[in-house]
Amino acid sequence: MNISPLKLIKGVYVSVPETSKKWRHSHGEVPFVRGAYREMYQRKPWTIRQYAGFETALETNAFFKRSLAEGQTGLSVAFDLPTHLGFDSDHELAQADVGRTGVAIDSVEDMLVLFDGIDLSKVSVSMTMNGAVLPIMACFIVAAGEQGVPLEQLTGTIQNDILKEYIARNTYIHSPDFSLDVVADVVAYCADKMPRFNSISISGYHFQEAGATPELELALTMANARAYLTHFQQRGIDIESVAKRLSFFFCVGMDFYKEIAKLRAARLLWSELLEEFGVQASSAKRLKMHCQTSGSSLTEMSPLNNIVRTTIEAMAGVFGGTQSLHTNSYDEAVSLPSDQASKVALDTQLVLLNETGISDVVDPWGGSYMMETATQNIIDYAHQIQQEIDEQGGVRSLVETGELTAFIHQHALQAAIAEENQDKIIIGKKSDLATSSSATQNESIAAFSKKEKKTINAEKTLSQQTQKMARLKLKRNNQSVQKALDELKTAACNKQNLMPFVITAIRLRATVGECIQALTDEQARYSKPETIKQASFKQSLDVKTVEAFQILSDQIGRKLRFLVAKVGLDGHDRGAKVIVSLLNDLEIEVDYLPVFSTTDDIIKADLRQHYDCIGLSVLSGAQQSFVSTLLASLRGDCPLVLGGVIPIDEENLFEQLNVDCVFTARHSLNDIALALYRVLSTRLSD
Ligand code: 2CP
Repeated sequence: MNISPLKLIKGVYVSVPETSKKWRHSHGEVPFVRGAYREMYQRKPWTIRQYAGFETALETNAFFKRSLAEGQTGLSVAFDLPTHLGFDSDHELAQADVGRTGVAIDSVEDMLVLFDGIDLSKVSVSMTMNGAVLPIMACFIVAAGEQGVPLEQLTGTIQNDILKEYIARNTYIHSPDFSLDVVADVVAYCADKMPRFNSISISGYHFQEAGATPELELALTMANARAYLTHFQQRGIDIESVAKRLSFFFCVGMDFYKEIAKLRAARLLWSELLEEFGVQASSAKRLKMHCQTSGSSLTEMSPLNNIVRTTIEAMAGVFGGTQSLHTNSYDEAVSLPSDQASKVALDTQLVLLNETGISDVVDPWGGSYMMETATQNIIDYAHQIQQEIDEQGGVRSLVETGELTAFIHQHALQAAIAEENQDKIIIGKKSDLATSSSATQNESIAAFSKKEKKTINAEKTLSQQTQKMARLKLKRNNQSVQKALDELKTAACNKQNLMPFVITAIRLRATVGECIQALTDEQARYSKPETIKQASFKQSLDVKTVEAFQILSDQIGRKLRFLVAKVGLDGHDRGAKVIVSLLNDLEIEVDYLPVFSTTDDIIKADLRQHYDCIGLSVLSGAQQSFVSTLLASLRGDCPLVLGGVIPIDEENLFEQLNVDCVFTARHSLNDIALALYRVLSTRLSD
């Protein structure tokens, strides 16, 4: 795919585009460009829904209760990576990641603790779950039932958007075909039994985080929405009966006007799409969305600047008419949000809502020449992308080939080049762009990290979860659990709706991992093809560094050989792939071990290839565990470098452990190239 990004918000606008006449309608009317509801926030403010979860259900429950007391109006659960991938906490692949980037949920017992003292008939709950959606939905349903809340009263949202997992987020478990059927099972079950629950949150957020522009984010989200509707229709699901509960999730980044235009355009595109699918009821054509401010816009340096960024992004979400909003914490580029940073993020929404008056006017940008033109341009761009996707065989097949992932990555590379060339200025992002000296900046961030940083007690969480599971397995009727799991397997073979079978198993205290394992017996775990685009960073790189690598290579009489590996269960690979492209530009031979690689995979690959350097990318916080294992087992003469979200106060620790370099988002590509050269020239001359 090769459609260029839009350059649409610059210059002078002298008239409203002709096409905009078709949306001179009121707010709350088809096609909803001007807003989902007539009175919008005057009637009901957006839901303040902060995404959170860490360690055990007990800790997260306390955090939820505190947030609700402080003014949050909805809940949003972040699950840890093992739960996302359907591994119980005691699974050998799970150990380093338990409770780190979300809460560990192994069974309904954990879900009961998570919502203890929170009335599920009153508070709406969003759950970001995709791969292991069946057992997690089942845990929620059983826990609510045991709390005495009838299914039909439950309000909330399950993300259940598997297509974007293959394209950008990477927490899929099974093949696309099988997983699309699971998505449809959940949607059909909710429509039947949980009429107030949003059965999917079709997400663009992750596309923008992986590198897409706002307009590409929207275009791909809408292409996925179309793919789901087509699949549901093929499964015999009546679109009219499910449409009202198909919701959306977008990123709001720093491109202020474009973000507002994107949210307005989204509503028109969804309304048009449902009309194409024959939906009649106007209320079903109303696009409802959650927005989150952009994580990738946050900087590690000068973290307090992030409060400004988040506020501006939140304003774009509100001007764009979001129904629900998450504002990021200012320290998220460094670590899990500290209590203070979480409170500032929540208060940002409360200030916007209560102090500014910006929610008093519906669609305040409507009628602006610039905004109407931008909205139309984004709509046109989305149509263009859809056409190109259709010509290339549709989303389903482009997911399998990795083409959409590669297209987004191409945008990430362009963004990296723009930053490297300082065509795009991000204040305080790189050490050398900071207003004060980099030493002062480093000191301030280190002090900041130590004072407030939230630390996860991963060992304690792992041990508590493992003990809790052992107790569960002793107490439950193992024979009944096994029978329920066997019936689940048979249902999967027979292509029945799997929701009732998983609910039965979970009610009997089967674990999340056991349910996924039962399905995996029928449908093996899936791994997707890896496609990495090459961009040329060459023009942005210091010629002397490029030449130095060339000389080094000439000296050893062969090309340098690197391994870049994503280790553990975290699926964020944008940075790792940018580094692969950089190394290619430096004429280095690179092997790439994609997401979910293990330390064992790295050791074996190195035994075969004898790399000149191994680069590890970790964004989950589990770096210490992986680095220790590798340093104990790798050849002593192979340099190890580490990249990802690595707090500055940990860097000394890695130095002591003999990690050769630590790279994070504050390092420019030229800094990284130069540092790698120094590591290699020293090692190779030893
Ligand atoms: C709302 N209502 C109104 C009005 N506003 N009625 C009349 N006039 C109004 N102005 C009604 C609605 O119709 C609805 O009633 C009820 O009030 C609740 O409002 P809502 O607009 O549905 O709000 P909500 O319950 O908060 O739901 C918002 C969404 C939902 C967007 C539809 O899907 C949602 O909350 N999504 C959150 C997703 C999320 O948190 N994702 C986290 C991603 P009825 O129900 O009777 O119609 S985590 C991200 C990380 C990065 C990750 O993925 O990894």
